[in-house]
Amino acid sequence: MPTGYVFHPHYLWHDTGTSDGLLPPDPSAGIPPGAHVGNADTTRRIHDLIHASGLLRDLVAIEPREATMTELLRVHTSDHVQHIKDQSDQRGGGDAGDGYSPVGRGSYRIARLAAGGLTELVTRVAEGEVTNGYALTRPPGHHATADHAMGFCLFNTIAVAARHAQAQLGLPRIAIVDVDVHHGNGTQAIFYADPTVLTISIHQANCFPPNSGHVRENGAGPGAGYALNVPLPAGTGHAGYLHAMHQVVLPALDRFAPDLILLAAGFDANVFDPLARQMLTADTYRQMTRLLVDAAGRLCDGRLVAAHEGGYNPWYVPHCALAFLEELAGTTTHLPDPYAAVVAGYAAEPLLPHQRDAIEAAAQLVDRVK
Ligand code: 6DK
Ligand code: ZN
Repeated sequence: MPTGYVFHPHYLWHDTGTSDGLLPPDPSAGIPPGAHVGNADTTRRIHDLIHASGLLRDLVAIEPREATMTELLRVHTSDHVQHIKDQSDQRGGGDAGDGYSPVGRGSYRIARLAAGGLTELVTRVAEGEVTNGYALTRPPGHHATADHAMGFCLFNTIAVAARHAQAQLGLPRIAIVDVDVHHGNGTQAIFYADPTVLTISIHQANCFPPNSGHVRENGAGPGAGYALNVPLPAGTGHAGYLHAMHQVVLPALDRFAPDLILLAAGFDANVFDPLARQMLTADTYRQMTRLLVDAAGRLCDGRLVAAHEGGYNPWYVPHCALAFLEELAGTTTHLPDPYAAVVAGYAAEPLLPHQRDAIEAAAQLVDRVK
């Protein structure tokens, strides 16, 4: 069965405005204007490569729709939804709250189209129209909590889709795997006390948000044991990430036996990314995806649904996303990673002892998952 693909030009119209990377332009602070690092360019280039490579022909296009208020309110407070709408309605837009999460004019509806796009994709997977899928959405979602936005995220797209799957699609047990290089703090917080949703985040330790994503954050109350974190030291590459998959992610998924696996597909752990210091190549993303596709095949009829999150190198992220999507679709475009020779020397380091130790600390907690 085919792979679904959600995309819409409006995702590129989420306007992150002018700032020098992260911070608003400020002559007195020496910050010149420029494109915000979360601008649409990388996302556009991912879609263009999916098209230009021919892969698009093998995918089933699924038209996104806006998430309904009922769907949003399963996750977010009405105050939060109203706040994003108010910011979005202002002439020139506003900010979601932390000073580097711009809300462009009209972004409220685009964020609803992101959450609704993934929700629609999960619905089509549940109905058996497609086996799995990828929603190339903007803005991202995994830092957004029930009542506040941060880290470029407005609504928690994955959480909205997860709650919909539970409430409407007869999929009670959901596993969320987050491979964005930043901690999936919002998703973790939303499900922290909930044993029906297992959250697993692999991220660079102490990257973003500050002081978030420690191994000891392991769930609370009835959800104790159902939040897993694998904070990896800066400089972790291919071998470290695959070791984390084998020691933590796959055993946790096998124990949990989900009805659906959602993937927060950030590509900002790539070796060229400006917002972090990990060393993954397109081939790492390919191999991690293969493992997740296999897990979904044995656990939940292949139901693996990904939402795009971060990824900030405009020329390398598209190749990482293409490798991921080829593997999800079980096909190949025969386009080699054009940067493979460049990174072969410096991204090929073995698993280092301090990385092994960090992964072992997380692996100790896997048997709390039932
Ligand atoms: N700010 C994301 O890729 C977003 O996860 C990443 C947002 C990074 C914000 C930049 C940052 C700091 C750091 C330290 C202290 C204060 C602020 F959501 C995604 F887009 F997916 O490092
Ligand atoms: Zn990120």
